[in-house]
Amino acid sequence: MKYRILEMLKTDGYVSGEEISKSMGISRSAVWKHINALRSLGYEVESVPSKGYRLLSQPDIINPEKLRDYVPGRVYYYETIDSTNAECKRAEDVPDKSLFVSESQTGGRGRLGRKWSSPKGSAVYMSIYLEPDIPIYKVPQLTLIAGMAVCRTIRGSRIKWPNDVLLNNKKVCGILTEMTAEADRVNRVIVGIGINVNNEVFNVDLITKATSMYRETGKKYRRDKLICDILEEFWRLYDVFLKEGFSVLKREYCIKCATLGRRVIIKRNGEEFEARAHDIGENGELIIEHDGMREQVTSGEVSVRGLLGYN
Ligand code: BT5
Repeated sequence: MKYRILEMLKTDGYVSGEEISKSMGISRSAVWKHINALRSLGYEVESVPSKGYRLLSQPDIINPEKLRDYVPGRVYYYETIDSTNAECKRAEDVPDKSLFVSESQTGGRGRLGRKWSSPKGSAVYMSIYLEPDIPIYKVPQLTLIAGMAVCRTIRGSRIKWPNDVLLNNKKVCGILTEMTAEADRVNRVIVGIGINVNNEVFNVDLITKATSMYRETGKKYRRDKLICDILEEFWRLYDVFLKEGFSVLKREYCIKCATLGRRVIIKRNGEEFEARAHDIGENGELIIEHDGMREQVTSGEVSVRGLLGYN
């Protein structure tokens, strides 16, 4: 309700308490309570007797109301949570194509038990919940699809196979796809996406490899708009992926992929070797060349490092 009132306040000038109460079908005192709730979220709302309420300034917070039109399932919004992926996994009766989004995470996760730095208010932490009817081997391709959706949205960004999006060679976004399955069919997939948007600073461990959209462009971005844009691209790609498979998207992926043509270090079963990233396979695998041989590697079995000076 408070967000619907907020939408009314966004029109120019004053909106009277009576107007709000009539159009929402609630009492004047309920209006006042919702206005105060907005104030406690950081919205500056002026109230002038006989004129009404006027919105003076908005904090940079995600307005879940804005996301609803872009989410076929349900929007789950948190001011803080341990991890949107973890919460999505715990939640029950979640409709297909739902979205979990939080202003901050206390236990943001990367792959292989790594951490995802998740400060409040400047970044995007979101998890898309899916129930695709696909075999298990196709699940990693959803990471690639998500990377493409982000890359289409953030101008000038490129993908580091399999799950990073880079801006000027630094990591601006990471993707963590998790799933549950039975036999060889997939039940639930959670595509977690973390994007550094308006972050001004990073701690010393990250500063050489991480960046934000703000640090690279000098501009601040509305995070809810960014989420909507990414979702729009994601659903488009997801639809094609379900109907026609990854192979029809491969060409675009290769164009956006910063890994191809580079020397990479493959770590596998405790061994490391250097190779050249040659191509992306029909199923999204990385095709590498080493010692005169070509082979495919999947994201699960290797980690690619040495590329672009980090990780
Ligand atoms: C990833 O893992 O890149 C996946 C990150 C996924 C985060 C999202 S946020 C919403 C959802 N909920 C979660 O709990 N997770 C997902 P990986 O490839 O393992 O990279 C992790 C590494 O990236 C760390 O070891 C750091 O070196 C680096 N890193 C950590 N925080 C970062 C940040 N905010 N920006 C850039 N790099 C970061």
